[in-house]
Amino acid sequence: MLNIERRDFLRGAGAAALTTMIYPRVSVAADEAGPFTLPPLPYDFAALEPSIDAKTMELHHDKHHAAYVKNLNAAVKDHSNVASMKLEEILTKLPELPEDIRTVVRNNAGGHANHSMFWQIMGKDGGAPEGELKTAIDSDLGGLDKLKEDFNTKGGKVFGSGWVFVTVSPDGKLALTTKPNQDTPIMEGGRVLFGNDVWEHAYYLKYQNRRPEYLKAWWDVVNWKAVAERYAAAKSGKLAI
Ligand code: MN3
Repeated sequence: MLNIERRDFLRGAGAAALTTMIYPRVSVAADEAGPFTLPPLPYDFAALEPSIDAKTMELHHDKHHAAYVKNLNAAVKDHSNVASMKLEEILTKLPELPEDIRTVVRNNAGGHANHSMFWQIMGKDGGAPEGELKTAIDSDLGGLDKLKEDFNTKGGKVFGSGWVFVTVSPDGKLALTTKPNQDTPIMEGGRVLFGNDVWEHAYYLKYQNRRPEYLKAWWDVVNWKAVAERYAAAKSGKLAI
């Protein structure tokens, strides 16, 4: 009896209140839920100041990322075979998806994956690359200073909207690449170690047209501990998105 009552409580109005308590920044209505969900931001909106301002973080997470999740859910709503797939599987099997939803899924599944990675690899007091990660950056990308320079140059050259990424192979080799729109190296079977969003919505409130300034300031909020965890996960075949 108690179990049923508790279950009913969780299914009813209490569920929304409980969700709000745990994830105060997420405001996805119940009828928009699933199968994909907006991950909560793992820090406050203001945590990445001054590199990224709080208002940008709020809009970026609560509006932009939420919209990708909502649109993805809407696109797969009547396609149970796609709705039951994991995000990384959808991204690697785009050519096999029904043609009428392929483009909308590409854009929104890509946006969901890219932003889920993005929040995770940023944070306050992110430290510096150490150990195997540092060794890989030194040997594959010419060291941290050279990586920053080349990454920023590539990010500055993305025409329109897109991303600049460091990819990681199963044996831990690193490479730099860029993608337009919400595309991701995952679509080609690759894996993303970390990346930066160079869509205007990521920086325009604070930096306006000065994307190079944003790219430079962004390195101060890279969470190298999180990047190192992703590096280890990639080498053990466990890095998904
Ligand atoms: Mn974005």
